[in-house]
Amino acid sequence: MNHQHHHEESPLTIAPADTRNVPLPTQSTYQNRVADYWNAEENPVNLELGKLDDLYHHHYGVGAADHSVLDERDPALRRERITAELHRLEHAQAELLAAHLGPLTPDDRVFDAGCGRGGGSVVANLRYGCHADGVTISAKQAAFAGEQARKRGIDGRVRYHHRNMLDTGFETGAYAASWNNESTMYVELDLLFAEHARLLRRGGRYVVITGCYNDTYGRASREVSLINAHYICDIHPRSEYFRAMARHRLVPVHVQDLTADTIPYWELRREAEHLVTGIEDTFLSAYRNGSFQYLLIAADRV
Ligand code: GPP
Ligand code: MG
Repeated sequence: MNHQHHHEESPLTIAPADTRNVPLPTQSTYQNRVADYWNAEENPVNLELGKLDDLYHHHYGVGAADHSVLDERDPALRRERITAELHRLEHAQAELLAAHLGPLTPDDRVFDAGCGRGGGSVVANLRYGCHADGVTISAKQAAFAGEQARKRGIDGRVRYHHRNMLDTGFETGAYAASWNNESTMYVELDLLFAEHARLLRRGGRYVVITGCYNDTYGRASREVSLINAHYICDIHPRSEYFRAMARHRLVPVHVQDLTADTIPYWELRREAEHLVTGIEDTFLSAYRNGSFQYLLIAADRV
């Protein structure tokens, strides 16, 4: 079929000229803008933490924070200790997610949807020995993550792809587990869960950690809107996750409200003058006024 011809003929085709026939991985002007953000992103809060052990995370932290790092008198050492403590909390979040993927064997394959600079797939590989395919819309992130895997000597098992997580082109039913770690707010959940359901084998496990807005608050709060503007994303309500999973053969088996567990991370991060990005107080207000929640959902593909 000639798609170009179809576009010219159909009066119902409303795609603007500059998004027609755009090759993967970006499929809209919006996705191009998101890719631009991540291609340009070099926040010390991500790079300085990642450097510590070459695990580059693009998510927040969970667990009790050691606030004694703030009392360190030597300024350089104080900065180092704060950086290490924030990294420890982010790593704990990645381990929490990975723990819900298993059990997995080295023969299993996992899919990391919105892999960023690659930390999550490395964590899964270290824990289970499994194969991993990470996907990011940012060419720069995919190249960075691939270089990290090469340096670790795991590039035969952990691969990163400059692709669209909604349309990966990967093999149907080939994956034992898959996840989104703070990346669902960039996509339509129906399209996303359709792709996870396609890739996961029957009985496979899907895990998401996300920030969602709280339906009991009403609609998106001012703080939630500020977070959306900061990252160019569109935070979904909590309810939408369960509705969309139910439509795509994903049955929740574990739901955990991590809001209280992530607040210590933000309290410490707001004191880290060398690392702050300016969004810290907004996150704390959003969590404290009840409009925003940090949530983990594990679901089985049936
Ligand atoms: C953190 O990435 C996550 C996102 C940008 C997605 C938005 C997440 C929500 C829960 C709303 P990052 O580690 O690159 O962010 P930062 O640079 O702020 O550390
Ligand atoms: Mg970060």
